[in-house]
Amino acid sequence: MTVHRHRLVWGSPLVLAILALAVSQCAPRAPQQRRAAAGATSDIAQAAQKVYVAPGDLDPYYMFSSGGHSGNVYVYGIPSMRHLVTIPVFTPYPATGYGFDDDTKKMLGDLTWGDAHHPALSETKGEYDGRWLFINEMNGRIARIDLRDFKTKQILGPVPNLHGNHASSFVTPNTEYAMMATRFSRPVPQRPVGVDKYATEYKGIIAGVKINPTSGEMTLAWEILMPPFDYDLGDAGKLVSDGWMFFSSYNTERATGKLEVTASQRDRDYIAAVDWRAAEKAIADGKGDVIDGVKVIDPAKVAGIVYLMPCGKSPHGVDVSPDGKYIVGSGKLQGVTTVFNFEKIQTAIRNRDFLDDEDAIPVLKYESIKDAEVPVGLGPLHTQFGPDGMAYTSLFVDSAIAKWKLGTWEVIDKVPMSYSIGHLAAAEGDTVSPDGTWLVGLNKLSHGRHLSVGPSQPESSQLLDITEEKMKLVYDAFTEPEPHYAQIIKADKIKPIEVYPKEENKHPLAVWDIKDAGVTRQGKKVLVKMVAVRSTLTPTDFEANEGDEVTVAITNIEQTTDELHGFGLLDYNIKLVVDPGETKTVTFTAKKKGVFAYYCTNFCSALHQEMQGYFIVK
Ligand code: RUQ
Ligand code: CUA
Repeated sequence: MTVHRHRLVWGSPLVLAILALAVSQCAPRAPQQRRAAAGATSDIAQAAQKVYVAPGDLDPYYMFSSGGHSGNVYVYGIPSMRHLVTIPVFTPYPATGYGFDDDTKKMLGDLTWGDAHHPALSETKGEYDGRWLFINEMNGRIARIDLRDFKTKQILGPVPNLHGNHASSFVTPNTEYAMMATRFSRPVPQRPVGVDKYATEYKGIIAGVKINPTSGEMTLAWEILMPPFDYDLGDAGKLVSDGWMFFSSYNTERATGKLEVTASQRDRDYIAAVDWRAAEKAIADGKGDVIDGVKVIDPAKVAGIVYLMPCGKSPHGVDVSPDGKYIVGSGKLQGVTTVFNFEKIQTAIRNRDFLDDEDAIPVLKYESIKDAEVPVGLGPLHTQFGPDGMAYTSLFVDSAIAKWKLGTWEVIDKVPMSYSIGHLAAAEGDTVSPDGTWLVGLNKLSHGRHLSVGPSQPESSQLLDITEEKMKLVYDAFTEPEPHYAQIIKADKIKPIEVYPKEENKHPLAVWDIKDAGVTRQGKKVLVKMVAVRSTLTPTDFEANEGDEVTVAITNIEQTTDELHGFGLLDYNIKLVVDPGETKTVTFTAKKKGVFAYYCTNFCSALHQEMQGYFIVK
C-alpha cells in the first residue's frame, strides 16, 4: 500500500498535467502560460511525485465527501484525488440500482432527494474504526453506510419535531451517539402558527441518535427543546471533554424575514454545550415529556443539561481539539477565531458564573471561558487539526487556509484557496491523533481552473501537503456538488468484502441453482425466481396478465470479484444491479400490455450482450 515515488516519467502527459495544475494559485491563466511560469523547478517536481500514485498502486487514504444536494457520498483516494466510487444515500442511483429494488425503495420512502451534509466515521476511543459512516440530511434524516460493503443500510427519519437537520451527524468518541439538530425552527409539536409568533412559539431541537454498538442500528433516543435559533454545526468532546457535545447556532436574535439583516444585529451568537450523559440520565429517570412520540427534555424543567457559550457573530464550525481541551468557534463575520477552554467552561458552570439565560438555559460569560482570539483572517469557517497542536482554519472571505498553533496562538502560515473555501478535511483530522500528512480544502468555486463545461461548474477540492512548516498546495481536483464536509481515514482501517459469501445469503427468495429458477403464480401474484450468472438471466422469458402483481427475485450466484449483473426492464422503469452473492427483489404491477425486453446492464463477459430475455404481458 505504498505510493511509488520514483516512477515518474518526465515529459509524460500526466506529469505535465500535474505540473500545470499544481502551480497555479492565482487568477486563471492559459495552460501554456502556466507551464512556462512553472518551469521544471524542483518544488513542482516534488509536489508531482508526492501526489502521483502509479498505475496499480493504491492510495494510503480514503476520503469520504458529502455530495450535498446530490444526496450521495463520493469516495476519493488521497493523495491521488481519484474518484473511486459514488455511494448513493438519499437519492436513487441507477448505476448501482439503488432506489429501484424493494428494500432501498422502501428505505427512501416518498423522498427522492436529500441534502447530505456532514459525513461522520464511526469511532472507538476517539479513533476512526472503519466500521460505519453516518451522514445527515436536511429533511430530518440520518443514514448509516456499512463500510464492509460501502452500502447504505439504514435511513432514520424524518424524525418528529426537528426540522432542517443541519447540525448533524457528528459521532461521540465511542459511537454511542450521532447527533441531529434543527436549522429551521418551527412550532413543536408541529402545527400552523404565523411567523409573527416566531420568538416564543417556534422551537429548535437537539436530538441524540443512539447507535447499537454491534449492528450500528440507529434509534432516536431523546430530544432537547431549544430556543428558536438556527443550529448549524457541531463536534463531540473527546478525552477530557468526553460526554459533551457542542453546537454552533446563529439567529439568536430570533428574527424572521430577511435574516441577512435581521439576524446579524447582535455582536454575539451562541455555541450550545450539551452534557449528553446528563441528557441520557434525565431520560432514564423519566424526566422527558412525550411530544409526537419522542421523549423531549425541556431545560426549563430539567437543569444541568445545556449551557450557552457566547461566540463571534454567525459562527459556523465548532471544533474540538484532539486532546479535548479546546473548543474552537469560528464566527464567519469576524477576523478572529475564538478558542474556548473546556476547564474554564466547567469552572464557570460549577461557580454559576452566568450572564443571564435564554428560555431558562444559562448563558456563560464570554470572558470567563475564552482562552484566545486568534487573528487567523477574515471569515473563519471550520478548523481541522494536525499533531503537535497544529490547527488549520478555512477562511471563507479571505479564500485561504491559515495554519496556527494551539497554546501559543501564533499564526504560522497562510495559503490562498481557489476559490472561496468552505470546509477542510485533514487526514484523520477529527480523531484524537490526527496524522498531519494531507489536508483538502473543499472550495465552493472553481472558475477557470479547468476546461470549461458551461455554466454549471464543478466545485474544486485542493490538496495540500502539510508535513512541513509551510503548507504546500499540490493538486487541484474537481468534485461534484457539494462537498460540505469530508473525512479522511487511513485505508488499512477499512476491510471491505468483494463478494457476498454464499453462506451469508439468508434471503428467503434466493435460488442458487439454475434448476430452481422459475415462475410460480398465486391468484394475481406472480413470483419469478431468477438466477443471474455468466451469461444468462434464467428464466429467459416469463409471462403475466395485465394487472398482476409481479415480484422478480434475482440472485447473482457468482462468487467472483467484480462479476456484477444488472437487470434492466425496458419501459417499466426497473433497474437493478445484483452484486456477486446477493439477492434483490423488485415488485411491480404489470400495467402495460405487450412484450418488454430485460437485459444485463453491467458488462460481465464476452457474451454479456447475449444476457437478455422477454417479459410478456397478456
Ligand atoms: S456546511 S459549507 Cu458548512 Cu453543512 Cu455547507
Ligand atoms: Cu451479466 Cu452482463
